[in-house]
Amino acid sequence: MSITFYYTPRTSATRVHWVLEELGVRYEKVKVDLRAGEQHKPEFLAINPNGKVPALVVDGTPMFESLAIILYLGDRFGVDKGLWPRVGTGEHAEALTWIVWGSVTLGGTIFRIFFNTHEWFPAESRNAAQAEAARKEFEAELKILDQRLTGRDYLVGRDFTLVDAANSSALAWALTFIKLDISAYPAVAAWIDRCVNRPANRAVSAAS
Ligand SMILES: N[C@@H](CCC(=O)N[C@@H](CS)C(=O)NCC(=O)O)C(=O)O
Repeated sequence: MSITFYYTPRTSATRVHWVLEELGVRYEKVKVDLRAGEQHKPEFLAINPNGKVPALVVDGTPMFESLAIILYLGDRFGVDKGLWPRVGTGEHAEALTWIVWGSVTLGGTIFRIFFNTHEWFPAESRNAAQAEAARKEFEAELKILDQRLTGRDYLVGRDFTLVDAANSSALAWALTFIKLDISAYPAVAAWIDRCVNRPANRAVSAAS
């Protein structure tokens, strides 16, 4: 089996990198220099026509979208390692629920705040009303996450799973890049801390 992982540090690829390390699978890494525009080269576009990282090639089959890649890796390698629930179980249903919510709902809100506030984007494209609306949604979603994590260490089952890696990675990125305040949500703050300090994630950060 061969796995090639295309990534750029501190991007959406980071959570896939973390998951690969947690799973302990063998893979080859290829760094894509986004600033140099390597994502637009024909050979990369043949793998991901969107010209974005991450991408993964498994035995010649290209994949893109970090969530799809994590779900694939979980099904294929995570069950035996106790990092992903077996399909058909209640925990699998919960894992899908929370990982998709984290990427689509919570992740979507985080990106709306980012696009409408961050100096990387031209002032004329940033909309204060949109940012304010997204911040309100973010508060409501943090409350949901905090309730879920109150009295439990991880999002699904008793132990850490790839759901925790995927979701805490996105939130930790948001806290760094958009300076969001989550002090009113102690269960969320403790969970992020618990997750990002795992050796696999520390190894990814150290290598970046
Ligand atoms: N929804 C995609 C997002 C991928 C994405 O936006 N990647 C960014 C880095 S975070 C990228 O490669 N941008 C390069 C570009 O747009 O030129 C995923 O989760 O994989």
